[in-house]
Amino acid sequence: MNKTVSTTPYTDQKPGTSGLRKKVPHFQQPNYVENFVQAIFDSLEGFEGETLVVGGDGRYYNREVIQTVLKMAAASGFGRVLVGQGGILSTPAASHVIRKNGAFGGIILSASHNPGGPKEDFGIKYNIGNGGPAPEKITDTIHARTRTITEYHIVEADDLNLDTVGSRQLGDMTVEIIDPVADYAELMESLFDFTALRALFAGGFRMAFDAMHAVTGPYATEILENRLGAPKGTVRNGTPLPDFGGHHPDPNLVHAKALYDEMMAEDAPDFGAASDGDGDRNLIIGRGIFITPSDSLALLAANIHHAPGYSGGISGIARSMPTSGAADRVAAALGIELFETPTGWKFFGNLLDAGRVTICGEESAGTGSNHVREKDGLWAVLLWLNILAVRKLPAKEIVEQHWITYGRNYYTRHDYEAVDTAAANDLMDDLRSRLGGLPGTSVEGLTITSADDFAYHDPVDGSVSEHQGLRIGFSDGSRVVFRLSGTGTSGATLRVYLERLVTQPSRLGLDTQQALADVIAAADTLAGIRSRTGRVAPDVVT
Ligand code: G16
Repeated sequence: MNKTVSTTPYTDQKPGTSGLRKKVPHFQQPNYVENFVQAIFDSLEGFEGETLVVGGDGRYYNREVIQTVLKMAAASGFGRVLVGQGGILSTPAASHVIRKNGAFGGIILSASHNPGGPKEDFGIKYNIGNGGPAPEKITDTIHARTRTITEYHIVEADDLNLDTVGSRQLGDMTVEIIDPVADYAELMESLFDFTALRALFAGGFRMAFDAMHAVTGPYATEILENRLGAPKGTVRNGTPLPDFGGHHPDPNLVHAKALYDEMMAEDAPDFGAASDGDGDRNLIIGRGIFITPSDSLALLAANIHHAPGYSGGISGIARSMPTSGAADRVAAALGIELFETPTGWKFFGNLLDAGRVTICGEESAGTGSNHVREKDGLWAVLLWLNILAVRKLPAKEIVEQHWITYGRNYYTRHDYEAVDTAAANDLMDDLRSRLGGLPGTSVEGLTITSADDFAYHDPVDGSVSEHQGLRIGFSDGSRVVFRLSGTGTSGATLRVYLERLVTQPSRLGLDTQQALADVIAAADTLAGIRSRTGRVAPDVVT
């Protein structure tokens, strides 16, 4: 039976870079979830009788929220909901299920790489019919709606069994519990040369994949071990846990340090990789070499034609603004367009839909293509494997050859986490106010040639997104970008992105932090990071 419940608005339901992310106890406040879900439905038109896809990364509170979403979807008039078995769907798999089934949209429950558990993070995100995150126009409407909401609609019914595949009825709506892996694995098989990959593993190729007790475990086990014949144990931490085993499911050099150390050892496997909480990020480490996400994007773009799904080449490349310029020179060499977008996968959707780009990437460990409308961790890993199988060279050699051809963009990101929000805003406001006077001045021996507050003009729909990061360029081509994260859940996270292009062959093997030492010093002097945040060093260096 449908029920309408009165409610009052919360004032803090503004979606960030990727949906609404808060601590679990915050979501557990009365009607907090219901208000946001109703605000999503109230912001959409024409979904009567249509299909919705629902799934999450299996973190704490996933199952409870799925039950609420199902009952509210039934009360709001959806005709059918597809749910991953056990409430599980990786973010890229959800994107694929939306596209494959012509769904109206999807609700993805995830806080990505953030920790999970009763006191940790949770998130709700709406994806549109192209399979991608809702664009700003829609997230702004949802936010506006959260501020005026007075009631929500829900079906009164028992919780549904999410654990067995099959069809159930909830009011007038059908709920189909689907295998979360099957469709995605089939899609991967259509893009990559599984015969060559099977031969690679049969030939003794050794790989370590860290699923970080997060959603990619079942996907990686099915694809790498079952379908490609990689030895059992290739996938580590492969069972998704609601608290990710107490770790941050963030595939970077801090939280995947054990994998990194293993890959730097004498007897390292040939290839190491990891993915995050919801399966959209990737970490790539060759034996003896960490490959930065920015370099990985450039290398994948330059070699993607080796994979059957991309043998015809690519139409263009897009990268987020703070991502290094490594991909730009690949685009120039290929004679294709390069787009610089704000941080956030949602900004790639229009370019992909319009066929302007085939591959996209971000410095935040995201890479993907037009096969879905999300970044896709396992896809990036399989593309790397396909390239290794065809080129028959170690990853390290492929990277070093790439640097010789295109130059090397030394790149690092320094994160200052849980900074006092007012101090972080003051730092940004102060620097922003001084941008106009910076060109022509020098700092730490570097001459500033450009300084601006990045604004993006979407070439497809003409929309404008302002204040997307402060960028300062130096005369030797190096650069620093300052941004506040849109995904943190406590205080502010200041991200400082630092980059320098080096082309001299003798200077391609330097230590990254040393190669960037003067740019790092310039960043601190320009923004007063130490004095304003009280921090003497970043919390995370990637
Ligand atoms: C999300 C977005 C990405 C973005 C990243 C970092 O990733 O989907 O596009 O690059 O956050 O954003 P920020 O710098 O604002 O924290 P994920 O993997 O968390 O969904």
